[in-house]
Amino acid sequence: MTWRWYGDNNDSITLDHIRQIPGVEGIVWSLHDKLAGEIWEEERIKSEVELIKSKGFNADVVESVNVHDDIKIGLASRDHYIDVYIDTIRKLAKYGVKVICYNFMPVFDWTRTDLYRQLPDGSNALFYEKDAIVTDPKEMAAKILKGAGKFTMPGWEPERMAKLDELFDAYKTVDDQVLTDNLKYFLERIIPVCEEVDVKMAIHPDDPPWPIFGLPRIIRSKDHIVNFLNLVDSPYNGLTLCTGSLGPNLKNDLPDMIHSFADRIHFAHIRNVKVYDNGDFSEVSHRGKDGNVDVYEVLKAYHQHDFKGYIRPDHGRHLWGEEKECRPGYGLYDRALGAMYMTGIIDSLDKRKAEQS
Ligand SMILES: [Mn+2]
Repeated sequence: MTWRWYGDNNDSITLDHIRQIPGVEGIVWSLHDKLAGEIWEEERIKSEVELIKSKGFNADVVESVNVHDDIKIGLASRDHYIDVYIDTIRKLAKYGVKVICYNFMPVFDWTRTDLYRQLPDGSNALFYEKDAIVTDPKEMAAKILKGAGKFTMPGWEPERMAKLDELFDAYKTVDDQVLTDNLKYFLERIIPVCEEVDVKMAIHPDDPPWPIFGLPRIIRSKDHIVNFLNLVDSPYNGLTLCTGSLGPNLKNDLPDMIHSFADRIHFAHIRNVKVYDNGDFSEVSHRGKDGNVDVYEVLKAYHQHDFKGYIRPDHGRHLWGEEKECRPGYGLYDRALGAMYMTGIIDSLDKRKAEQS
């Protein structure tokens, strides 16, 4: 079990808080001030890893090393940015990093229409209202950045959002096929390095799992994932399987995906979502009964494959007033409850297996 942490002075939660959550052994980290394409200095990597280890955690997983838009668009400058990416992979390997999470979504990372939608129990959570997806993406960016307050928002960097018109223009000729070709080009260059230095790449699916603003989205269903894994058929070309990102499309059979892709999943993001009849969805507690993701069945599927990768509670609701100071989706309480709920299920599965053998 791991926990995503945004670093000193960039997170309302401290490593000392996280130490008190039973079962959490690793910190999922990044250099969050780095824009895609910037060099990661070895000194910075070293001090972050040392800080995490000084509190008794492993620092095996980095989320994310972001991919520069020029690589996704396929511009001539992509080779330079791929060189920088490879440099970062090599440096992270030197400090023991085992898995790098990234995504290949054009322009935006995850998208929501509401960061603090109130739920019936008085808590609040990230929400996606289909009809509220405005036609002007600038409006969306402004809303997200406002909701983020003082924190950095991965994928929503103000520097990039300031150039949205240019970005959308650059993506005009990029359809699903072009984006897939550009992903293949990227993978063909980085995966041999990953094999050499033993770092597994784990692509994060698109969130939500459908196209928005007319932009292509290529990692959002079982068929997409099969296609992706075949682009470069190596165990180092793998997945972050995020139940919260794939879950809003109820056609995505999550346990079936785990059974199909078990040996290529290096990082499991577990989050529950409640999908409404009109297609809106809300993030909810990890408890299976609270939403459409059967977290027990998901964990059982991993357990059947003796999953040795990393797991983390993905987003959580904001509880007990913490939304005043926490990052959207990344409060302490609901993720801690989620981690504990999952640890409980895993312990039960372990015990049952021991009893049966
Ligand atoms: Mn996720």
